[in-house]
Amino acid sequence: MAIRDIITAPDPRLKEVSKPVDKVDDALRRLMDDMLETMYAAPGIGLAAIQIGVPKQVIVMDLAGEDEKPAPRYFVNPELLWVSDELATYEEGCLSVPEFYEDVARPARCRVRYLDYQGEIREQDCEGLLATCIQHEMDHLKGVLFIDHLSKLKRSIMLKKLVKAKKSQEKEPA
Ligand code: GNR
Ligand code: NI
Repeated sequence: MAIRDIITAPDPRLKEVSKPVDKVDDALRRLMDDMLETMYAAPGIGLAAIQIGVPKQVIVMDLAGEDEKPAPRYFVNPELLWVSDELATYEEGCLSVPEFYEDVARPARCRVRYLDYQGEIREQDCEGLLATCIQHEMDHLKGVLFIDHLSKLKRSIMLKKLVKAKKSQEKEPA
C-alpha cells in the first residue's frame, strides 16, 4: 500500500468527470487500498479517486469514531437511486479544499447502488453523516466540490485564498 498525493483546488483535474470501472480486479483493489491509506493518513472520512488524480468512479470511506475499530467502506460505480426531499445541513470540509469548512444543505437521506470491494452489487440506505459523505464523494465523481454549493461570493473568496496558499507553498516547498 502507498500514500498518494492529494490534489488541492484550484486544479483542472478536480473538475474532470470520472469514468465507470469495467471490472473490480486486483489492480482496482490495490487502488482502493492506496486510497484508504491516503485517507487515513490525511486524515479524512472519505476520498474519491480523482482526489489522487485517478478519474475512475471509486470512493473509499470510514465513518468509525477514533476509539472504534476501523470500518472501511468501498463504493465502485455508485448510482443514486433515490434522494429525500428533506434536506440536512452539515459543516463540510474537503481534503482538496484544505482548511475551509462551510455549511452545505443536501438531501438528508438517499439510497445508493454500487459495487463493493469484491465487485458484488449492493444497495445501501444512507442517512446522517453517511448520506452527506456519499453525496460529497459522488459530487467529486462529477467534478463538483462542496464550494460549488456555496454562493458565488463565498466561492470566489475561498478560491482566492486557495490560490494564495498554493503560491506561498511554491516559495517554500515542504
Ligand atoms: O474528511 C472529510 N470530512 C467531511 C466532513 C463533512 C462532509 C464531508 C466530508 S468528506 C472529507 C474528505 C473529502 O474531501 N472527501 O472527498
Ligand atoms: Ni472532498
